[in-house]
Amino acid sequence: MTSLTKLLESSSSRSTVSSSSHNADSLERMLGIELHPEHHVYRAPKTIAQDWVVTSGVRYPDGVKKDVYLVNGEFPGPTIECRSGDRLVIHVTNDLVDKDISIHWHGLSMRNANAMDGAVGFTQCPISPGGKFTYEFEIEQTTSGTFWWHAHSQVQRGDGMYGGLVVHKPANDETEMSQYGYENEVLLLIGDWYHRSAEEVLAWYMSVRGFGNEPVPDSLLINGAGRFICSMAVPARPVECIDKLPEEMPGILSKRISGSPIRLRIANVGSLAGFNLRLSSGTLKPLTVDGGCPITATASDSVGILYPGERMDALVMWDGGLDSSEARLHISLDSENFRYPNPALRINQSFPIYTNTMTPNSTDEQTLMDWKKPSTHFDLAKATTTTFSPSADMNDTTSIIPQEADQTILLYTKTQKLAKFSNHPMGFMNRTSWSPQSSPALPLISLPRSSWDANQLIPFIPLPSSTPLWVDLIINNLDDGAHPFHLHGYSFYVLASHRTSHGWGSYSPYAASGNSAQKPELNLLNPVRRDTVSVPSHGYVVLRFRADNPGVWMLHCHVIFHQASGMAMGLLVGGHEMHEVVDAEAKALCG
Ligand SMILES: [Cu+2]
Repeated sequence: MTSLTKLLESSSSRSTVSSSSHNADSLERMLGIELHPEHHVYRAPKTIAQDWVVTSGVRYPDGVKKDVYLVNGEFPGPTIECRSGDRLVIHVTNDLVDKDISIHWHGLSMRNANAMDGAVGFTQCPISPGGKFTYEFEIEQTTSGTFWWHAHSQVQRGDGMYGGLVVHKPANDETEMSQYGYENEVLLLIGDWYHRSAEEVLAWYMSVRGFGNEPVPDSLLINGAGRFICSMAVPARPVECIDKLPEEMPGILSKRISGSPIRLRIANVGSLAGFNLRLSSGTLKPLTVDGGCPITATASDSVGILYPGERMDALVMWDGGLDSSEARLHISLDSENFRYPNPALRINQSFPIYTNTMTPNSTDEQTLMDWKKPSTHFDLAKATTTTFSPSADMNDTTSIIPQEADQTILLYTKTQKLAKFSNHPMGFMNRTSWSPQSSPALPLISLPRSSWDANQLIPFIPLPSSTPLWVDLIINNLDDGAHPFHLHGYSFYVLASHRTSHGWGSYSPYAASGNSAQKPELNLLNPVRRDTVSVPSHGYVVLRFRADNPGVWMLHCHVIFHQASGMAMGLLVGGHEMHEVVDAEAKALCG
C-alpha cells in the first residue's frame, strides 16, 4: 500500500458526507461536523439507542502514525445529536485487548443517573476487555447546548476516545436558528495532540526526568485531523510521518454552505493547552459558553481562551472575504503551561475554511497570523450572561442567586514534588492527592462513606427535603499555570475570578487579616453558568451552585496529566447509602 493510499484511508475513516442534500456539491468533503438541528428541534422527546464498539487502530491524524482509540471504527467517535428531554441508551462493548474503559458525558447533569456518570473510582468499575455496559439516562428538559463525551478511565481521552454531544434546544415560540439568525451548525472538536501515547507522555511527566514540567504537545487536531510538517520532528523522538498535500486537508466548511450564517459549536478536547481562535477575514460573535449559557458579546476579531473541557458557540460573521479560497481559521495555543521548547510544535496554526490547494508553510503561517493583528479580542474569562438567571431556570424562582451561600467549601490546589513520593509531581486538593479507592477497590457509590479511603477528599453537602442548599466552592490555585476545573453533575455560577500579575492571590472567607482576607466583589447579577472553569495562576474562583442533584460527583482539573496525578476530589450531595441504587449490571463490572 502506498503511503498516500494509507493516508487517504486513514483520513476517510469518518464519514463527512452530508446526507441531507442530494446535489453534487453535497459530496464535497468537509472537516467540520455538520449538525442537523432540523431533525431534533421540532419533534417530541424520544429514546436514542446506539451500539458502540470500542477498538483501537493505527491512524495518521496529522500525518504522523499513532495508535488511536476508535468507536465503531471512527476517530473521533460518533457525534450524538439529540434534544432536551431525550433518553440516551448507549450500549458500550469493550473490544480492546488489554485496556479497561469508561465513558463520561461531560456537562450533563446526570440527574437520577449518578451511576451512569462514567467516573471510574467514583461511580463505576471500568468495563474490562470483552465486557459490556449500557449507559442509560435522560437529558433534562432544561438542558441544551454543546457537550461532549470522553473516556474517564486512565488517560485514554488523550489518545482519541472522545466525541461530540449536542443537545438541541426544542423550538417553542421560535428556534435558536431564528433567534440567533443562522442556517447551519458545524461542530469543531479542537485540541492539542501528542505523537506518543498518552500513557507514555504521562509516565514521562510522573517521572523525575520531567522536573514537574507538563509535557508540551506536538500537534493540533480539529475533528481528528491536522497537518504536521514531518521535517519538524525532533530527532530524539522519531516519528513515522507522511507530509500531507494541501488538497488532502479538507476545508472546515463546504462551499455548499458558504455565505450562509453559521453557528460553530467548539469544544476544547485537548489534554493541556487552551487556545484562541481567529478568522483570516470576518469575525466571530460568541453566543454561549459550556452547556448553552447565553453570553453578552460583540463580534470580535479573536476569541479566547478556551481551556480543556470548555465549550463555546459562536456565530461566523462573514465580511465577504470568507468566500475566498484563502480564508483560514487560525488557532493559537496558549503557551502558559509550555515550560520548555518543543521545536516540533507550531503554536500558531491555520486551517483552510474551504478545501483548496494553497497551504502556507510555517513561515507564511506566522506572517498570516501577524498580517491581521486582532484589533478586537473577546476575553471569555470576562464573559457575563445575557439573562439575570439563565433562561432554563426562568420559571424556577429558587434559582435566583442568594446574597450568601448556605455552605462554603474552601479549596487550595497545588502540584507538589515531595521527597516522600520520590519527587514525582502530584496534584493536591488541600492535603489530599486523589487516587481511586482501594481496599476495597470499589467505586465510592457502592460503598458506605465510612469505608472510603484516605485518598478521597469528598465534602458532604446535605440535601434537605425542603430546600436544597446553595454552596460556594472557592478554589485557590497556588500553581504557576491555570487549572481548568470541571465539576460533574452540576453547572455553577462563576461569581468571581481573580488573577494576580505578581505575588500570591488567594482568598479565604475565614482569614481575619492579610491579603487573603480581602473579600472579592461577587457578581450576583449576571454571572456565567459553566461546568468547567479556568482557575487563574496564583488566583482563585468563587463558584456558587444549588446542591439539588444527589450523588457523588467528581471535581477535577481537566488537564489530563494533573487529573491523572491526583488533582481531583469529589462532592457528596445527600444520601449516605447510595450503594443501594447501583444496579446489577454495574455491580457485575466490579467482578
Ligand atoms: Cu491542572
